[in-house]
Amino acid sequence: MKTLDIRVLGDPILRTETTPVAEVTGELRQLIDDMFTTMYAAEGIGLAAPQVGRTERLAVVDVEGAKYTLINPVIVEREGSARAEEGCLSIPEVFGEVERAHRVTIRALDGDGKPFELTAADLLARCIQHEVDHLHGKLFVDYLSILKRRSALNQWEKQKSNYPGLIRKVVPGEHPKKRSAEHTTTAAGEV
Ligand code: K2U
Ligand code: ZN
Repeated sequence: MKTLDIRVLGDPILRTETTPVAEVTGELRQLIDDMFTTMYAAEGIGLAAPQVGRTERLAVVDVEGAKYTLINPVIVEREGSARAEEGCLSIPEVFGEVERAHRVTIRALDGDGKPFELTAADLLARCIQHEVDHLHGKLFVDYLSILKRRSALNQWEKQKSNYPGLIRKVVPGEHPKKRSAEHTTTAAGEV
């Protein structure tokens, strides 16, 4: 069990389409275990492979004890809609309101490579949608309005230098600093 470094916004891997998993090997099982360890250490409720520098189509979630390994997940049904604030372990201290389906049904393989279907609602549904987006190079900031996205990216630009090599070292129990009060508007690059 080890914590992996988390890639942060600006690393091109976060904008990369992942590759479907063909076989659950011993090495993949170790990656899954390390992803859960990293997610818990970062106090997250989800984590996708690109966030730890890997291109497998794989994510893990644990929402209030509902713990799933999602290999090659596909959302097959979406119902309703709900708006809520989101953050991302790869975009520390940046938050924004995102509208997503209230309930989703997904088909995926579990950690043993066994197919399963899951219907989830509320925070688990949101988390699953957030992670599935990661597997297709999409980030929550992509859903923000132009102005809110610019503000969010400006916020990120101000603290990007805290992550040399666009790497966030995960220290168990580390608490991210409070959101900074001011928002200044300067040009922010596309990421
Ligand atoms: O993929 C990630 O970056 C982990 C995300 C997952 C997530 C984002 C928004 C809404 C639900 C899940 C989070 O940063 S994990 C942090 C967190 C913790 C508790 C509640 C919401 C988000
Ligand atoms: Zn995220």
